[in-house]
Amino acid sequence: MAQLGMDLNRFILEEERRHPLATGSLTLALTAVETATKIISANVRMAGLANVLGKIDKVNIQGEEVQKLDEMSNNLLIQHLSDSGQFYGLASEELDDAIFPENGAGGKYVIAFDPLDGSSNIDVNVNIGTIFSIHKTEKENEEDFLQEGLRQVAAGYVVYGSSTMLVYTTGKGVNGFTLDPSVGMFLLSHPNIRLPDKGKIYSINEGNYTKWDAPLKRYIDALKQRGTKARYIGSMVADVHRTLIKGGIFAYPADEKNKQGKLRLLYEASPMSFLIDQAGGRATTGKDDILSIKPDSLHQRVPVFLGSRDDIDELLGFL
Ligand code: FBP
Repeated sequence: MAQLGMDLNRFILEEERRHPLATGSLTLALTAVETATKIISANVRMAGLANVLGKIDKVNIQGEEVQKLDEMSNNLLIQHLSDSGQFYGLASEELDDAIFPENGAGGKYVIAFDPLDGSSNIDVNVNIGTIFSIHKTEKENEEDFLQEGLRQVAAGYVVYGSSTMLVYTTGKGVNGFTLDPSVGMFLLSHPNIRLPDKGKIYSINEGNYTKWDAPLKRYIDALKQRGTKARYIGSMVADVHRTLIKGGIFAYPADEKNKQGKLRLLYEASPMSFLIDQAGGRATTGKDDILSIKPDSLHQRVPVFLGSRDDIDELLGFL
């Protein structure tokens, strides 16, 4: 068992040593994510002073107005991930299509990422984050991104909150590292994260209640009847981080307006589902396990229900 306080780079190297066939490529890939997110963290912390709040005159493929910090985080990730030479292709919430960096030709992996999740919370100083999902390269074209979540080789997020934390999995459990800004290192603070089988919290945007179907309304009414605590931050990274640590259920369902829900499969639902599954929880669209879905497009949306195993089982009983 890794000791508390172990730095992330040593932890990743020790993981690599446990794989006799490892080439060090995944280590370099994860280190590129670490470097980019440390720089993003420093900028987020200075946001109010460094003229990086507010929008730029641009609307992304999601139809969202792009925030300055979205754009800056996206550029930083593209730069550091490309420079690593480990990624054949990159896909981002902020890019219409995937890009294939010149020096990525020999790259073993493709990565899909949400450079800054929770954009609506940037200007009000509420937790935001970066989410990433890594798959092996096979066909060496855009199809490499359209693989089921259960084929991920690594996934994780970095939450920029009261502290900056990086939480990730390579399919061997989930570990959390807190950034110590005084030394600029991520140190192991949450080893082997496990969700409780049953939680006391539900997290959903109840402003959409009238647009939900009847079974979901009945489920949420039942939770309220028994006084279940409601918590909703409106940044998926922050709501999922709380769910990983404390248990309960987080949901962004389909509704009359968002027929497929709002959250994107490749760089939101799939990586978060891999983490939840690895920590003993469950993730579903209400019909299918999210990790078994084969994506049909880069920015595909899916309904999301994830969290403690017993809570998801109860929800499915209502749906
Ligand atoms: P982006 O900010 O990356 O576009 O993500 C979408 C998101 O902000 C999620 O983080 C969050 O869970 C959800 O949208 C909040 O949506 P709403 O404001 O409709 O509740």
